[in-house]
Amino acid sequence: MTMTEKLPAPLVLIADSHVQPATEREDEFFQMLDCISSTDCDVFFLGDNLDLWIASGDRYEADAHRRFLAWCEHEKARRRVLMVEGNHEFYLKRHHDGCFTACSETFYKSDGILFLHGDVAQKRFGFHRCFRAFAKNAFGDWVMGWLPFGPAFAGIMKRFLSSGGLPNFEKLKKPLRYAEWRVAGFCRKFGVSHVIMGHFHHPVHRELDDGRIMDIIPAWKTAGNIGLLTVDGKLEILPWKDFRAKMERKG
Ligand SMILES: [Mn+2]
Repeated sequence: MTMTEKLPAPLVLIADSHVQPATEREDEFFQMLDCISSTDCDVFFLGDNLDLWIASGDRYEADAHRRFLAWCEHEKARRRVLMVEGNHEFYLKRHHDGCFTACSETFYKSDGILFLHGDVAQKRFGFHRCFRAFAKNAFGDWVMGWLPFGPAFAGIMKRFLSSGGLPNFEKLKKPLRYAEWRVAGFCRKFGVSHVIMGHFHHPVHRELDDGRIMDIIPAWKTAGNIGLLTVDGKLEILPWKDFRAKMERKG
């Protein structure tokens, strides 16, 4: 991954699809990917795409995972297919890096914008962050690769990860202030003035001090909404079906 490549546009941003394999939502998700295939847009998956993805071998992967990877691998010859892992994705970069134009376990910086999943900006997420540090490395991958009853363990983890929905973030002053503080730190660290993330499920646009901007893309899971970052750097949130209609009009 190079850190300074120019960001091509328009860029479709998809966050928190949390697609459960073998459901109606899976069909809809792949319909959306077909729609992206028919455009010249690049695409950025901001994590938590297919619900709980442990990429340590076949035992954990469903057809939906393989289908998604096949789509990414095919499409990366025609457009940029970018991905940051969410807190429901493990070892995707380690095992499937080649399916993406770029895949990161943490941050991806392009043309002055920093992209991340966003769990590291959530207040009271300390335990999850410890778990992430403990699990997301070569050792965790190795353990998951041979662990007897690994898929059963993954099932427990899935329930644990999805326990407790995320409240409407924009109305909560303290968590919002915490996220803004984290984002300001990322801006300084990575030398950017715009941070785009997912994870919080609700759309947020905040203009912070010194012209910094924090954008949160809503969860696709909730109402099928996506972000569209236009050539001039404007970010629009819209239902993916409106995006399809827009592209059809253009075509
Ligand atoms: Mn998440």
